[in-house]
Amino acid sequence: MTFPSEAEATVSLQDYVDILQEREVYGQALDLQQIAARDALKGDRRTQGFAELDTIIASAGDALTEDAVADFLTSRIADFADAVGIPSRGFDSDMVELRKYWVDQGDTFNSRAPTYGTPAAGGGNVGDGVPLRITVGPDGENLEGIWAEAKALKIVGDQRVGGGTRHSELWRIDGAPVRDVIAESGSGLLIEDFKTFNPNDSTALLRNPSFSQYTGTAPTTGSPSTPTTTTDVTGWILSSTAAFRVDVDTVHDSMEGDTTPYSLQFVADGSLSQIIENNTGGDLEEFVPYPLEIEVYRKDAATGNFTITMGAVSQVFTVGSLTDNSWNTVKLDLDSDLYYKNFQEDLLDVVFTVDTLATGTIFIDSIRWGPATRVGGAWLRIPAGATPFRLGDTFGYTDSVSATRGEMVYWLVKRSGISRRLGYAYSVPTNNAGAETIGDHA
Ligand SMILES: [Ca+2]
Repeated sequence: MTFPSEAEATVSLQDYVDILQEREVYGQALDLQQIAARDALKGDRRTQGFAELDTIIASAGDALTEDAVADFLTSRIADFADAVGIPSRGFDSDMVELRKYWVDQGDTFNSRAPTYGTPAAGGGNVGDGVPLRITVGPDGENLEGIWAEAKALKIVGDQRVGGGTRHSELWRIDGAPVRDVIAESGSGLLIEDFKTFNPNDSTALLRNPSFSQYTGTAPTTGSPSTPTTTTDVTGWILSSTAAFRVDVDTVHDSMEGDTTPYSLQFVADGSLSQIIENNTGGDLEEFVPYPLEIEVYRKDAATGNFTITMGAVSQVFTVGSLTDNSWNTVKLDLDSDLYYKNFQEDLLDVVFTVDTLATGTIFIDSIRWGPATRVGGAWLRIPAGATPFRLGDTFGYTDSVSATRGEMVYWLVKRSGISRRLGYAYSVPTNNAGAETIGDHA
């Protein structure tokens, strides 16, 4: 077997991508592009390459599906994989392995220069949860597989209608409609099973994420309970009993299944932790981000530090910067640290720590930790707030890209439909300053 070099494979791939580009713009690949692409084919996959070219040219004017794009590029990606020592196993598999190679090599593609929209609440929203998006991958790369379009989110099921439940409302997400499939129009995305993420959803990984379960003396109004052992707050290990109170007066929300909602109060420095290994299940997905949020009530001008630790990752928050006598959503930054490869550790644990607490106290409640949900080429969570969402609540956001888009990324990452087939938001490292190492077709 003979294979082209990495440089030859790159040129051939660029030629193929340019044919897709011409096909999208003109409805066919121009003859000169075809000739150049045929001429650039090297090695033992030339027969497959000629067949791919014949197929794409014969189909000019037909719908160009995502799978057809991936099929067309299969032999070019296979040659690239072979050139860098990756046994070719098909387009998706090769792209997964090549992504690692490109990351390791420091290779980059020309970015589509995406601008990611922030979900904006409809004017009449009742629910007060604040959606979050994760738009970077495990290596900090932009998630480039997005559609440059507006997304509309609306409640179709709340606690009384449409199959939702309280704090687990059902959302419908619409992308822009498909007007054509030769040229880019809209994604046609329709998601009908997206749910509000609430603390009960954290129980796939964490025990007792809203402190509802407590084996000490039940607290009552005006009488918080001091734990008698460091394991009285079910699932958690407290650093001491004296630093904590279990409380019913200052709670963030009432979850399904709560008889009486509790929160946990720090009256002195301390920490609480649990090791995921000790819980049931708890398997994580490698390429899915796990945003971690918690509600923190800063009481009576408390000062000090509040630290969230998720495995190997931790982040310190200044208590004095939180709104006083109010619940504040505190969360780990929405970056690559939310992927397992960056927070993994032996006996993975989650820890919340307060130090140098002075003046007041701190209550915590409503931990939300679990996988975000893929919406198109990026990730979304709509968390439950203190006030549940209701029928009629909406959000909207619009993503955009540079008009002079990165061709290679557009076809390889977005139009190939690879994220849909893999089930996670796939992307490759990109450069947004024109200094990419793997350029677009000249
Ligand atoms: Ca609670």
